[in-house]
Order: sequence, then structure tokens, then C-alpha cells
Amino acid sequence: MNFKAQLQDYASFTDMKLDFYLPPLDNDQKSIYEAMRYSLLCGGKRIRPVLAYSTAALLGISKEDVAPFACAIEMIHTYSLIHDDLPAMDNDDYRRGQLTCHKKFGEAQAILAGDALLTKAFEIAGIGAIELANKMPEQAVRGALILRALAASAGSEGMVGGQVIDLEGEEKVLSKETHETLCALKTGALLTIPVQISVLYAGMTNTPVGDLLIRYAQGLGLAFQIKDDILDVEGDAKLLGKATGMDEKCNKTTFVSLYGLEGAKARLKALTEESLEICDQLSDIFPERTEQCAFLRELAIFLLERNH
Ligand code: GRG
Repeated sequence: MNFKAQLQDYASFTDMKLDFYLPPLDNDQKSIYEAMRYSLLCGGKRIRPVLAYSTAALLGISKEDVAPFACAIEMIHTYSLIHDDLPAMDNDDYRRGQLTCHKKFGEAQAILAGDALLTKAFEIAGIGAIELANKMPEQAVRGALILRALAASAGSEGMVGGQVIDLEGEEKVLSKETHETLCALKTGALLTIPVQISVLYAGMTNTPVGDLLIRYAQGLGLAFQIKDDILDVEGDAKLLGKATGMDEKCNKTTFVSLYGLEGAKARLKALTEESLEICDQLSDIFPERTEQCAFLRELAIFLLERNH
């Protein structure tokens, strides 16, 4: 399968699994499923699940096996977008090309939809951990390690922590170091955890391969944020499905404000080259997994060139 077809296959598989894990239940609280499904099943690039499936494939693990964890990450990501769009945070009207959750369902329901997605994520990850324990009873602890890592990546040591630094940094110029920490947590944590989960699932933590893969993900995480900052300046709001120019309007410290547009582009290119070098090393280690290594290469390039 070529890169585009594989990417589409991973995204469609994620959509199908998310739909399966979040059925529209006909109970007294059914309105919450409408709001959760509205934000979760309305597109999105599904990059985080793609990272989980593609790195799992390199380590010989099927997408079925990591699907509950990959879907849990996508649910956590969607909750963060719903809450980030609220009036108390970024106060945005559009997300993923449609009205934000609070604009469509009201603030209270949007807060609850985010809360419910976050908690549903851990229910589904729990299913993944049970499946792992049934498959490999002697390695059942890996499920617990994955759950712990997932929680850490989303919470105060991860994405929420980054959001706090971001909120407190509004109207201030952050130092380059603080800004980099912010990005590693707010954006990087949820882009690293899919890879960390594959590595944990395969029992390869603290091995040369595990470390290479984590470095690949961390580099992509930073590159992803730089691209996001560049797109906010020169992207197309229609393609992005959200307003542009918001960083400057809100006086935010970004890679563009710190390094200039050309400086940010140069850093993005350098980071992508580092990711490609890691892919070369992975190809040497896994000569029989040419297709999987090629996919990780193409993914780094795709994220560099993306327009939404
Ligand atoms: C509210 C706890 C809490 C955290 C919010 C994720 C986040 C933290 C804020 C979103 C704002 C933002 C621009 C973050 C940086 C990059 C990012 C996560 C962009 C959105 O991710 P994509 O491009 O979105 O993968 P899709 O819609 O494709 O899934």
C-alpha cells in the first residue's frame, strides 16, 4: 500500500473503531452522546492514532491490538479541543470545519462532553489493557504501565500542564526555554504517547529501538507545533477549519514570534531532517520492515508539508 492509501486506511479504521466504542445510547442522558459524537466523529486528521498504528506495525503489533489505546488518545485529544475552544479559554467558534461544541450545544453540555470523552478514554484504554492481559497473561503489567503513561501524558505533567503555562503566559513574552517546555507538554505529550504505547506494548522501553522511536515522536511533536504556528500566520482558514491570525491577536508567544517566519520554517525543516535520520537508523535495524520504515519517513514529510 502506498503512503496516502495507508494513511487513509489508518484514519478510516480509527473512525470505524471510534464509532464502535462510542455508540449513541438511547437512555435518559442520550444528549451527551450527541455532543460527544459531534466533536469526535467530525473529521480530524487522526494523526495520533496513525502514529500508534504505524509504530506498532514496525514492532510487529497489529492495529487491532493497539486500537483501544489509539482511540483513547483521540478521545482525550478531542476533549482537549472542546475545552480549549470554550469562552474561558480560546473562545473559538469553529473547529474541524464546523461550529465548536459549545456553540452548537451550549457551554455546560460542551464541558460535560469533554469530561465524558476524557473518562470514556480511560474506560476504552482499560478494555485494551484487559485484552492485552488475556493475550499475554505473563505480561499483564504492560497494560497498567500503558494506563499510567496515558494519564501522565494528559494531565498536569503533560498536556494540562502545558495548557497552564500557555494560559499564564498570555500577554507575556515567554523565554525560548519556557516556550519549548510549553510545546513539549501541550502538543508534544499527546503526540509522543501513541509511540510510547507501542513501545510499552512491545516491552521495548529503554531499548535502543524504543529510545529511537520516542525521539522520533518528540521531534514530530515539536515540528507539529511549529507548523501549527506557521499555518496560523499563512494558512487558509477554510482548509484549516478554524480561524487564522489568532496567535498575533492574542499576543501569544509562538515559534513565529520568537524566531520569525523564516526562522520557524528553518527549525521545522531541521527537525524533519532529524526525524528522517532516525528513520534511516530504524531501516538499518529492521531491514525486513521496509514498508513500515518508509511510512514513518513519509509521515514526517507529510506533517512538514501539511496545509491543515
Ligand atoms: C484544554 C486541557 C486542555 C488542553 C488544550 C490541545 C490543546 C490543549 C489546545 C489546542 C490548541 C492548539 C492549537 C494546540 C496545538 C496543536 C494542536 C493540538 C492542534 C490540533 O491538533 P490536530 O491538528 O487537530 O491534530 P485535528 O482536528 O486534525 O485532530
